[in-house]
Amino acid sequence: MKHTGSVIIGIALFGSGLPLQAQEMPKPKPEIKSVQPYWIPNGKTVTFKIMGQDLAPKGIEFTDKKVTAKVLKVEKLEPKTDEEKAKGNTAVEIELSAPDDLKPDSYAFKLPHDGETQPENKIYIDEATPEIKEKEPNDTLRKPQPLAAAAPFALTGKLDNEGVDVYQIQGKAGEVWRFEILAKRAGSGMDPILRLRDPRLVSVKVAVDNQDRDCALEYKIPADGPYLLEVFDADNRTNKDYFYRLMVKRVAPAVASPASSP
Ligand SMILES: [Ca+2]
Ligand SMILES: [Ca+2]
Repeated sequence: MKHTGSVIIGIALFGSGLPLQAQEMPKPKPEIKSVQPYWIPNGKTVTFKIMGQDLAPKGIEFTDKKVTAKVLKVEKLEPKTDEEKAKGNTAVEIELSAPDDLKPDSYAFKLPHDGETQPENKIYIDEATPEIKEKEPNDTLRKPQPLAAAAPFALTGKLDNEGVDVYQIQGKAGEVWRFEILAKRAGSGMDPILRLRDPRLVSVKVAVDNQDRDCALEYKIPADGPYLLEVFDADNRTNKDYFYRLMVKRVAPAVASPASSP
């Protein structure tokens, strides 16, 4: 009886025993949470910031060697609120130079670290252009924001609570205008749509986001007058971080008039 009892107790202890390997705490993995600002211009030396968790980079390496960059500063933060914690406990300041003929695109980089994890991310490098900010309210076809600046320029805006941004340009017959929106490619959540209306408010051209590559619209102006460009989201959504950058250019007419040839 005694013997049997101790066997049962022995089995019970053995059965409930946890594996004795030490349950090591995972080492903190460096992680990039965000990159600010969302785009930077080419052709000059600029700084940008990488926010993240446990970042201790030994440098920064861009896949495209035409882009050169270095770490200026690594700052330890003490995040307190949930919003701050979401950004991580480190801020890394980077100095970057890109040649002025660098093609506008998203450029991938890596932050080399000791250990296995080498955090990667990307930043959009765009043409250096004068920038204009949108001015709300610009929500209706009747009250658009006039864009009087000489093109080319880049308009920066946000599709937040009101749902649409409307701009007005003065077109002249024969001119070709080009509007290109940067949103998804720079990490914005919106699915951009551009719609151009003629002076009678008739929709003459629409461009829709294509596989997260955003969209562009080009149009040859048939007659002088005010033309309206609407910017909105494919599902008519709005959000405080639906930012965009709209490049506005006046392109030379595609076909030169034969009369002007020598
Ligand atoms: Ca807006
Ligand atoms: Ca608006």
